[in-house]
Amino acid sequence: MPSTMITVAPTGAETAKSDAPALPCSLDELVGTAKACQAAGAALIHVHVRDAQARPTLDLGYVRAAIAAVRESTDLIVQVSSGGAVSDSEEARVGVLDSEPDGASLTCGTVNFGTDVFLNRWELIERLYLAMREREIVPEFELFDLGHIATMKRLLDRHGAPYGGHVHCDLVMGVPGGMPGTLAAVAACVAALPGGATWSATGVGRSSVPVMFAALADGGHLRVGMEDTLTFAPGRPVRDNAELVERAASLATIAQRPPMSIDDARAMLGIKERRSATTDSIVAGTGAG
Ligand code: KMH
Ligand code: ZN
Repeated sequence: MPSTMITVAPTGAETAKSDAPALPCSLDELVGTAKACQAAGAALIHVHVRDAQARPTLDLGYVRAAIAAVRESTDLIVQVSSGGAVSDSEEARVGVLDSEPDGASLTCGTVNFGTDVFLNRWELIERLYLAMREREIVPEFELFDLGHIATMKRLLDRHGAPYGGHVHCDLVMGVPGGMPGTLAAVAACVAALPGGATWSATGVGRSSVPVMFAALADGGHLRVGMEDTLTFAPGRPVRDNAELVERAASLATIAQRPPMSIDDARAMLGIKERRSATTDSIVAGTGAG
C-alpha cells in the first residue's frame, strides 16, 4: 500500500511567540515537539530556529544546537529552512547550510507574502542549489506559485540532479500573494512537475484541510504545522503541532495511504546517514573512546 510522508513545520519565522504561546521556540520546546510529532506519524521536520528571545535566527551556533538536539532525541529527517524570515540576508540564508542538516528547503521564486516580499532571485536560487549539493544536503523545492515550477525545471536542466538523485517538491498554497489552496491549483501543479518527482502539499491557514484532501487524492504527501496553521477549526486555536500531525495521519490512514516510516522516507529522498556522526562527535567531545 502506498504510504504518505508527513512533514511537520512546527515554528516558522513569521509568527511572534507572544501571538501564539504554543509555538515551540526554545530548544526544549522544539525537542518536545519533535518527539511528539514523530510519535504521531511525522517523518521529517522543517526547522526554523529561534534565539533566546524567541526571535528567528540563522546563527550557526543556534542552528547546530537545534539539529543536534533533534537528532539526539528522534530519528526524524532534519530539514533546515534556507528561506529564513522575509528580513534575512542572502548571505545568512546560504550560511545556514553549514549546519550539516539532512535536507534544506529551496524556494524557487519570489512571492508576495502578505504585506512583505519573500525575495528569491535566480542567482540566489542557483547558489543555494549548488551549495546544497556540495554539502550533500537534499533540497526540497518550495513552490509557492505555478511559475516556480518553471524555475525549478530550469535549475535541474542547467545543473543536473540534486544530491540524493531524487526531486521532491512542496506545494505551499494559500499564502496571501501565492497560489490558492484549491484542488484546481494542486492539479495544475502536479501536471507541470517533472516525471519521477514526488511532492507534498501545505495549505496555509484555512486551506490546510482542503489541501490535505486534495494531496491525498492525487498521490501527494503532506506537510502540516504551526508555521502554516494556527487555527485548528474556526474559533479554535491549535493546541500543539502534534495534533496537526495526528489529524494528517488519521486522514492519510482513512485514504488508505498510512504514514510513511522514517526509514522509507530517508530512502525515498536519498538522505545521507548523519545520525552516527552526531553520536561520534558527542563521544569525541566527552573524551570517551
Ligand atoms: N519564512 C518564509 C518567508 C522556507 O522555509 O524555505 C519563508 C519560508 C520558506 O518559510
Ligand atoms: Zn519554512
